[in-house]
Amino acid sequence: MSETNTAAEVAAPHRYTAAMAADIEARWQDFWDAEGTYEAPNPAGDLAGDPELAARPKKFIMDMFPYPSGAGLHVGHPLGYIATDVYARHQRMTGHNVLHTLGFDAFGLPAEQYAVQTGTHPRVSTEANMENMKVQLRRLGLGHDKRRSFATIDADYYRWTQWIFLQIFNSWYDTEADRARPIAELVAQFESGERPTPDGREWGVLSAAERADVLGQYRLAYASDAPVNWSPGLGTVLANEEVTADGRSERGNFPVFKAKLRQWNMRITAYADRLLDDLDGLDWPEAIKLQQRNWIGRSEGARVGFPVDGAGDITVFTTRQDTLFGATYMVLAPEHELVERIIPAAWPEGTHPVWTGGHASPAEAVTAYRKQAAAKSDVERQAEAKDKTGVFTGAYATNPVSGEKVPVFIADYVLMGYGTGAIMAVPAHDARDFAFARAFELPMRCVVEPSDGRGTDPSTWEDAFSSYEAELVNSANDEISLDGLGVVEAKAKITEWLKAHGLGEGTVNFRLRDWLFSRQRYWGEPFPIVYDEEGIAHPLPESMLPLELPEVEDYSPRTFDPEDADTQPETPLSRNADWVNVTLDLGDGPKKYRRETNTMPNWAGSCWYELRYLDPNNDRRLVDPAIEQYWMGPREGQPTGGVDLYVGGAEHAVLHLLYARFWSKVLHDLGHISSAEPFHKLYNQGMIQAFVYRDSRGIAVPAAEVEERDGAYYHGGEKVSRVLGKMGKSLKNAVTPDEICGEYGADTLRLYEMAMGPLDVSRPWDTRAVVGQFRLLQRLWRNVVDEETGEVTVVDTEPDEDTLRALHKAIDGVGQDMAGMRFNTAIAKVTELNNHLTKAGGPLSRSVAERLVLLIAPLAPHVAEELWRRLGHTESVVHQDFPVADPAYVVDETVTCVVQVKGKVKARLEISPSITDEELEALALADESVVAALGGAGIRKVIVRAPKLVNIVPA
Ligand code: ANZ
Repeated sequence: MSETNTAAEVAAPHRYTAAMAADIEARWQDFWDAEGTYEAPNPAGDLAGDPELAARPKKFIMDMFPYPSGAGLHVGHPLGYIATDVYARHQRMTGHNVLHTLGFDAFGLPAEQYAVQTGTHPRVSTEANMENMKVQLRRLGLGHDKRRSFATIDADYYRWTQWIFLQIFNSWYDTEADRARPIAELVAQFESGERPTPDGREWGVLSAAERADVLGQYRLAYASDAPVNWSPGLGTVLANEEVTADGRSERGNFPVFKAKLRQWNMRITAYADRLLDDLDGLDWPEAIKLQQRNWIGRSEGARVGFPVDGAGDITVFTTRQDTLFGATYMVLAPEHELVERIIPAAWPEGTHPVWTGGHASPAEAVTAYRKQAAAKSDVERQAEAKDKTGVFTGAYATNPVSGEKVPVFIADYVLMGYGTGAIMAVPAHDARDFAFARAFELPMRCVVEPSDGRGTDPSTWEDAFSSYEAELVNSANDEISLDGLGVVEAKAKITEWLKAHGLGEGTVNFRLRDWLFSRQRYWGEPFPIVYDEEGIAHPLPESMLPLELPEVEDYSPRTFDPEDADTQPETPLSRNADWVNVTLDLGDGPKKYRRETNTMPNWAGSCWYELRYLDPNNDRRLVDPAIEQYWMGPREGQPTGGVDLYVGGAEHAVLHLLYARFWSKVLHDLGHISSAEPFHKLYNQGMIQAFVYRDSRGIAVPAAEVEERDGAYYHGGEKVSRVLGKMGKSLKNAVTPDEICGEYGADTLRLYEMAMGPLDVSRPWDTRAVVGQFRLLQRLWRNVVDEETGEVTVVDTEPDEDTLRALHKAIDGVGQDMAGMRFNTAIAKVTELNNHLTKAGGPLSRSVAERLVLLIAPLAPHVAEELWRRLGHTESVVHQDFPVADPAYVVDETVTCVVQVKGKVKARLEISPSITDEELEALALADESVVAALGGAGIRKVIVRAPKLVNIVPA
């Protein structure tokens, strides 16, 4: 119990105290649950049919759903949940049909690692964690439609996750129609001969395995042997998005290596252009849009072929084809397939010793260098500052415009996964090539004349000259000259020339890679895929879904020495022979199959959960189309449809938010949903930070035990340092919502979190300041209820003019602030009104008290519900209309402005005190008496002193 209300309790038994808050809150939470107060009706589809409801504007308001972590919630977690709840409540009170609920994202590495640490089955620990979080969340009074909540680990949810996987597996991207289509339509094209097979043979003569291979090149979900990110320490492969800038696993911070493994992928790259273009219509923070644009990374350039004797062409991707005459060597990614084909048996006569790296033969050099490169991450390989390493392959290619023989190297600064995995090196104009050329004593040729006066001899330069604002030089052969052209014109001209000569063509390249979709984990969705005895993958029929995770003894991932790149992943599901080897009838009689033993990544479940909220119990289809159309469909201002408000942390910029957009587009293309984007408006809330106190050894001490004396901090007598950091158990500074609810009540916690500052800004938690919001509620209570008798004190008289002005200004401001998610200023305005009422003294008019209660209802719903009922209402405050301001009381009071002509008063104007000089001048000059006094004379000068005086000097 708080000390703030002990003494007074005896004298004022009906004061708003922590005990009373606890009673009020528990009572209304039970009531709301029992009544289904927050249940959002589906006015469309096969669940209902209420035209009045269907005519109401809808608001689908969502939070990024939580992982049920074992640590439970601290006060930082619910910041976004409270904000969406306040917003949803305000929307509900302004005539919207509001859908607001919260589920759990319960598959994935964190849940599994926690389970492994504690030795319990992931389902057991995950469910216990969810129960705990549900209790914590319920105490906050969040107005969720609980019927619509679910966890991604529920079999009747992941059944549909698997179903969507099958949809993706069973479709291909038609680049002409620019959308996904069922794979059956592609098969029909092959069958009819409308589309030739890759090797030109008839579809009918291809074997089953050959057909599967061909289709695998088109399917939007496909298995391939490509270099993937392998993290031995985690025991699983990872998507590019899960690898940090310094080449480690985002989770666990383990080293990540490139390894060639057969894995499932999602062809997200087919959607690169649409994922870029559709960003324009979304109401998202610019910073997040920019991160997605950069991640997708569209660049326009050209592909150019450099012939190698006897080995065909090396095709490079370049964005600077204008510099082709300056390409003096080439580099292949170490893993490039052509390397084997171009290396000669021995070093050519006279090969520079720096080029060979001291190796006896090209083959030996390549093997050694590949091993070295595999241990580095893509980011490390690309780092500008690093010394450039590489080896000569012993082969030469021909520059197609200069005709020169150029040596071909392998070097790790060229990545296999980008462009073609091969570059033409233009050392004079590219910084990395410049550094490499210096290290390997390679020639440089200036082909873009430096505009900074350094001259055209690169041997005298300190760095490359790379600019688009310059002219080409040294770039001519018998057929074409780029000399004198600007970079942009030169690019266009050479691209056309290359195309005409069959040497290359203009192309667009994306940084985005296909999404690596398998994980070597137990705790994820099993793939609905089996392999026949030939190894051909078959989708399970819908009737066999869900394919449930088997109950197993040993669910732990097999992890390895984090540094050992030569290890191979092992899937936990593969240890269960009974589950893996099955006899199934897939339509052609019972046959033996082997199940896929990888599981889906933890991002799968969050790729479509917004859709399940709409129609959570549908077991016949993903979502009823009419219901989806009502809540998510495109409409004015929302060209691609989607959730009306989605609130969560900015850390998901390119993971969840990119994957979910991709799945939406596939489902849209296949006709399952009308929306082409999942989230129309995105909002990133700030973080709640907390002070971290450390002793002289740098070890965090419990923040709650720290004392402040004269601006210094002490723990157990020892001086400690204080910095602002994250809140969490490990830093011993976590404050739980339960503690604050116990001490003051959930309404106070809600108000405090919303009052701390603008929602999108990070802010430090200060437990001592929470009481300020508690006092606001106490004063509010006291303005309506007699603390001694518990009687409602309102009277049925009309409020005075002053009070009406204060009230309507507050109504106007609070309404706008809530709609704009400025909850901190909304609270300031409620506080101001409440203070005004306290100061005015005497009992409140009923009409004022009721509107005061309605104003605070979205923020402090429990106390508002209690007061609303005490004021005599039988219906919940939740569905009342939010008060509407009377504009007559909102405008400021007027002041009198004197207008003089030649120093004589000619008019008095009643105007707003906040009028601008320009507005006031216009009003004064339009006034009849002023016009008369001027008598048609021109004006020499107008002196304006808003809002009190205007002096006009005629010409
Ligand atoms: C010649 C050249 C000359 C280049 C010049 C740049 C400057 P963005 O804009 O990111 O798309 N490149 C191409 N493929 C690569 C790979 N797999 N690994 C590393 N580098 C690669 O960058 C495109 C440029 O990056 C390409 O244009 C190529 O170098 C290099 F003065 O070609 B450029």
